[in-house]
Amino acid sequence: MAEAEAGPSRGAFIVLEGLDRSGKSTQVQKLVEYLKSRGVEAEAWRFPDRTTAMGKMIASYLDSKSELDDCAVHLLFSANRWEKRSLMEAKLREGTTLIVDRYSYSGVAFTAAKGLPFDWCKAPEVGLPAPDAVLYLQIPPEAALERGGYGEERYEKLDFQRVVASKYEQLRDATWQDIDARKGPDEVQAVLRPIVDRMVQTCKQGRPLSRLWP
Ligand code: Z5A
Ligand code: MG
Repeated sequence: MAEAEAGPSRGAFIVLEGLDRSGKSTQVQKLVEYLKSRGVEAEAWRFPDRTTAMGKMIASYLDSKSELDDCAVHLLFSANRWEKRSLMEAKLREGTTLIVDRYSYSGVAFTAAKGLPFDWCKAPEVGLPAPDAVLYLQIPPEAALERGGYGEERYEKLDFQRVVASKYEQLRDATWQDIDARKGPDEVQAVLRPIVDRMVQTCKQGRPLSRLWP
């Protein structure tokens, strides 16, 4: 298939995914510090964004302070991405690179792990901006558990994480890259940096932004 024609220069949209305790938040912070130190305009984003009204409902659910129907909470997680869509697109257009901690892939993997149909889980994400790269921090659930143990949140249980891992496997596409996350934080960071550097350059040269699911 022919490469799509170059569009305007923009920031890169890079998502880090992976099981709980795979080190996503640690790597997102390090990447943003690294990019800024190189003079690249960059921001760390995360989903769920717990600061919005919908995000607060999600936070209460994750802390088991409230109960929600599985379908309803899935749609809330998705709506929490849609409510940030226009800001996300504006930031990318103005040249800011976004390093994003979880995205639609978490949305699908976690709800599908509860037994809801995969295609139903993907449907509300259709049309959201698609990341330029999904960097999947790969770690066996047992090894993640050893990192101080899972906390008190609803999904932080070994058996559930195993099912989530199998759902992530079904979400791979051309933008997806596996990163060995069993190494130390600095070693993982050293693997991520050149991948991110290349994508920042590619997007600066006008890689067109696509939509889920490509
Ligand atoms: N969820 C959903 O259901 N639907 C959706 O659409 C979305 C999310 C977006 C909250 O996510 C939950 O929401 C999550 C999925 C669901 N459920 N669960 N379970 P969250 O992103 O807010 O979760 P979190 O509280 O940030 O935890 P986390 O993401 O699981 O952790 P992490 O970011 O991957 O890891 P970390 O915080 O960087 O590191 C964890 C610990 O390991 C910490 O002590 C570090 O110092 C240590 N660490 C980090 N890296 C390393 C390395 N390389 N070696 C050794 N130790 C390390
Ligand atoms: Mg995290």
